[in-house]
Amino acid sequence: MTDQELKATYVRDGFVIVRQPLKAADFAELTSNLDRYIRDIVPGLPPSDAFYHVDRSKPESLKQMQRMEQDAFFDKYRFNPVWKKLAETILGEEAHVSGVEWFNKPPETDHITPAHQDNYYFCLNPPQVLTIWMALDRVDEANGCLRYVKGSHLRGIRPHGRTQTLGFSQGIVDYGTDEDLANEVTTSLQPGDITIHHGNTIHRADANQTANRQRRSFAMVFQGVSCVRDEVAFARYKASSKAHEERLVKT
Ligand SMILES: O=C(O)CCC(=O)C(=O)O
Repeated sequence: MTDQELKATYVRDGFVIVRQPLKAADFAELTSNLDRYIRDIVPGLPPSDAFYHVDRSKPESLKQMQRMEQDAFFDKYRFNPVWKKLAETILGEEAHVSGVEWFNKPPETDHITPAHQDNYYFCLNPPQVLTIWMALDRVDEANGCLRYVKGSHLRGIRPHGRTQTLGFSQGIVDYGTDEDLANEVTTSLQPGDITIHHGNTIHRADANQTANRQRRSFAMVFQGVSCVRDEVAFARYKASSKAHEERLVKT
């Protein structure tokens, strides 16, 4: 895909898939550092930085990590030229990383990702913000792939309300209109493929229905230098998200 096609697809649909942007050795370096982080760093993290479906006594139930830039490798990874170029090509301006994250849906866990728009959480204007989400496993409908509502980034931010899902405190309250369902598309990725979505694009995922397949991903959020945060709205969101975590976090 040329840079022009990449950007045109993103502008039209609100997301774009890129197959295998990294060299094999670079993907292997990333995954081995993720393994190291989970093995050596996660046991010492506060509950707010590593969420479990069950709790810490069941490390296999780890389902989400945030603020991974606290580790030297991931701090440096924010400047990875392949990721940065993809983000800046699409955004058309200099961009920096505002979030380094990991998501899983361990097998047979009743853990959906509620329909949401990331920029409801980020409160950035103009919405020059995107997420690059890299599959670490084969990801398809059976293990809870991302589903996007094509073109929804062009229709503004929908009303969100509290959810019961740790890690996704807010979901779209009226999700599931005819227009939503008619435009919802699934994604099918191989390990190392990425999907890039606009901060206003509605997305969600079902639970992992398989008995033995992980659905791991590594993601970085890039925001363009032109973004300005609505600090009042963001403070409101942070307070609500903190209360949500305190209620639901399992240690
Ligand atoms: O991995 C998931 O299920 C959700 C990821 C997500 O919502 C995001 O990266 O914006």
